[in-house]
Amino acid sequence: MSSDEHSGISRRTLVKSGMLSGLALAAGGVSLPFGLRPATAAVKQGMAPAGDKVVWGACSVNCGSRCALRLHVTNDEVTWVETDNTGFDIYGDHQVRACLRGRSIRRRMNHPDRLNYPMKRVGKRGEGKFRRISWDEALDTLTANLKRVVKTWGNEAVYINYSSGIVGGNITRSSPSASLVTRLMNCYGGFLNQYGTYSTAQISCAMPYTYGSNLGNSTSDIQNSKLVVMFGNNPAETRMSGGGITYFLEQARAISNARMIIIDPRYTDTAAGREDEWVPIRPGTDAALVSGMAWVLITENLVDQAFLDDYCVGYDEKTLPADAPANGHYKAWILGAGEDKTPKTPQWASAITGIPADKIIQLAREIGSTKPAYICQGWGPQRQANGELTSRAIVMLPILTGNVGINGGNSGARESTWTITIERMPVLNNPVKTAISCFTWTDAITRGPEMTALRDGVRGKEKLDVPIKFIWNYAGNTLVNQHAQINRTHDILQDDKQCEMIVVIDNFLTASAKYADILLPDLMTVEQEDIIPNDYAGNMGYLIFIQPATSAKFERKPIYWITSEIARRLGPDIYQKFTEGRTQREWLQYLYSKMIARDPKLPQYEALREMGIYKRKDPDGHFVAYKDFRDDPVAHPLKTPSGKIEIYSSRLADIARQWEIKPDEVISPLPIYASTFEGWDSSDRRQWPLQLFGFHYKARTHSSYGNVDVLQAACRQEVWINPVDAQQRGIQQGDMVRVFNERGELRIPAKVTPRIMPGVTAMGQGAWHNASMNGDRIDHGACVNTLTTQRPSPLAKGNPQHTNLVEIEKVL
Ligand SMILES: Nc1nc2c(c(=O)[nH]1)N[C@H]1C(S)=C(S)[C@@H](COP(=O)(O)OP(=O)(O)OC[C@H]3O[C@@H](n4cnc5c(=O)[nH]c(N)nc54)[C@H](O)[C@@H]3O)O[C@H]1N2
Ligand SMILES: Nc1nc2c(c(=O)[nH]1)N[C@H]1C(S)=C(S)[C@@H](COP(=O)(O)OP(=O)(O)OC[C@H]3O[C@@H](n4cnc5c(=O)[nH]c(N)nc54)[C@H](O)[C@@H]3O)O[C@H]1N2
Ligand code: SF4
Ligand SMILES: [Mo]
Repeated sequence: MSSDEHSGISRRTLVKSGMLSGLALAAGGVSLPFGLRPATAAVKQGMAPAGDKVVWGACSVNCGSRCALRLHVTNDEVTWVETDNTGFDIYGDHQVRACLRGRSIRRRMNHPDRLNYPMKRVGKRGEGKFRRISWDEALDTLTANLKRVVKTWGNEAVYINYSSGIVGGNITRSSPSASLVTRLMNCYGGFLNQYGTYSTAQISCAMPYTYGSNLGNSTSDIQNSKLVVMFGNNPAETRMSGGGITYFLEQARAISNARMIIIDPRYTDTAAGREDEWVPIRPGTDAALVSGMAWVLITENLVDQAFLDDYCVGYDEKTLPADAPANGHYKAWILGAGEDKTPKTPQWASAITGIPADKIIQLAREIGSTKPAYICQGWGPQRQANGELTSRAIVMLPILTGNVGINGGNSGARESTWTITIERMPVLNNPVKTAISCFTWTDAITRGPEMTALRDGVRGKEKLDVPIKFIWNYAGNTLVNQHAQINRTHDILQDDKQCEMIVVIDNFLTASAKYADILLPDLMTVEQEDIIPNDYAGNMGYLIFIQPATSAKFERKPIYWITSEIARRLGPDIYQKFTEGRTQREWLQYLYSKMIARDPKLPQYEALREMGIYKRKDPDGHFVAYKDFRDDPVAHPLKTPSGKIEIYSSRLADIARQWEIKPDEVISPLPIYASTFEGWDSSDRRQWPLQLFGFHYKARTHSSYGNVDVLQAACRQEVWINPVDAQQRGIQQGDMVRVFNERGELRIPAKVTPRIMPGVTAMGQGAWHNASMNGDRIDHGACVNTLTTQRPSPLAKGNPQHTNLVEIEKVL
């Protein structure tokens, strides 16, 4: 999960001189082979078998962290796995400790189901029937089909599906905007682009209308805060590593003693006794809560009027743009003088959110009178169908209270992190300029040429000219498991007259891999040499130099070899353009030399290899989002059209006028609350009474690690249901239940718990779909995407995968 995966989110990459972490040196990190440190040598003596060597690696899945691994290898097999042993238990000089998943990587590497040979589909798509073939046959078939599709349909018919299985390295990296597959396709005429991500589609689209970008203060700055308010943010589960955020949320709060309020339909692991208050909220209604609080702040004179006058557009009449309607400002909307003539009182908000009115009043007073306050949101709220409005609404709290651009405050977005210099494999330019939202690719298969800019968010052109005919799926499971509405995806993909060729490059026969025509077995990141930077780690950046833990087993090949061999088959000029005559190792050395040229304080290549991990603290200390703007708004305007915080966005007003959206969809210039399809107040609730979403779960990183037995046992796949809802349905803890709606049905044990509010249910997302697709289609793997919809959000055309209505029954 780096910024390449989550385009538009906060990340600063500063190239500044810095120091080697004194502590890494103190721990003796520079000269011993395989990163052995004195302290561990003792541990090693006691526990590791003779002949054992220790190899530095990293866990490179898309979980928001990035952890160092020290893999113990005997006879070319990984036998056990430890984590970082450099640094101390002090934030900023801390150990980057792996979570339960990274520590179990051996069980993924040595998994009996790992793909070992290239294969070709023999049954129908999705049946999972394959025959082993040679690499030559696999690559020849693939290349012939790629040539044929490009010749017949043009490059716009080739699509690289969203995939985040490998994040961050110089070379091993799966993002469709940045992978070796991307480079290959750019050498061969290009491909249909995509914008947005499954992670942040709605917030990264919406936030720039308000702030011009999507930045947040670093979490370490909480040490200057008096209050922490988190909307749908669960770092204890979604940034689990010792390098990450929870760790220092704790340490920073220990310094500042800030109160912490968690606003979430679930009592999360981030709460888990750390919180001062948990406020359960109905999914998709945060904007109503904010509006109710805004009513209190305004009527009790708790807003920072000077900040609103000087830094913002559209709070009240004074700063309302000339092209806006009379009373089109935020204050009018809140007080009931706007178009809908409804005052957004705490009572109004209470009926929507399920939060008592006096609690809303108390929260508003606390937020309005405690400064500085670190108000932030995770990405759960923006994965609801009205997430574009919600994400902009949440940031109104810090805006109204003037908490933006100051130490201990925040913009209302998620935190930023600091990163050391990294130089990635250049992907060259895509000659095709057309792009679709990454969530709408299934529609681009079925009705590509009908998709337009104003209706479907096609960018770069008025409409698509051709449907998708060829799909690359490298280190991704969004072809099936992670995309919404699996039963629909199945019907589309099974028909090989529509999309004619699907290439999957993975380590396992995942739900997506079952739909491959050609299935290629990749090496894992820990099996090849690469350099990888931190992900969300606050204000300490680091680099990990990964060494191959073992030799390549069976016929698994590294992605650089695979893509080079395809380039060779596409022609000598393409091969030369793709490889530039370099081997994988030569590329790494070349890219690292560019890193050193930009950042001369980095250790030399060989020194880094021996160290394994190199850490450096952000020389600027805490990052404060929009600090320059706050200090001097004239010299440092925001990237919005007015240069100010646009509470009212004229650009959104234009879009709302021009775009063709459905009657139940809302695009608004103001960050208002609007209800949505399949929301709490939808008439569909008569049939499907329970709201359901799939949270990001510690058992897996999406679907990655989902096949590791010890993780399955430690963190069970269950549906959370409140005792009130369970009792009405005769469901008891552990009962097998069916969760269903008109899109599908899955089976899963019930977790009956007051940790989720009544009327709402949830399960970990990313479980492996497991259904007989030509039979009853009941998903015994309990993948939440059996139940989600492919209908996109109105503005971002992003994934509303957290907005679902279902019914739950006990299986008798
Ligand atoms: N309902 C619902 N759906 C969601 C979400 C949700 O909240 N709810 N979240 C969405 C989000 S935010 C995201 S980012 C996506 C994530 O969806 P994906 O990007 O598909 O992520 P993973 O499920 O981890 O799949 C990664 C794939 O990469 C493979 N892989 C891992 N390492 C390697 C390697 O070294 N080489 C190769 N070749 N393959 C490798 C894994 O085996 C796995 O098949 O899911 C989205 N889907
Ligand atoms: N262990 C683990 N860590 C991960 C991942 C993983 O799969 N597993 N995935 C990684 C990736 S790629 C991403 S994008 C991030 C995702 O990070 P997020 O999107 O922040 O994670 P979610 O669990 O979807 O949502 C965060 C919280 O929002 C709550 N929530 C849901 N809907 C609403 C709502 O309408 N209002 C409010 N207030 N709260 C709501 C959920 O209960 C949850 O606790 O996580 C990353 N980290
Ligand atoms: S899954 Fe994430 S937190 Fe866990 S070890 Fe891997 S990178 Fe670290
Ligand atoms: Mo994500």
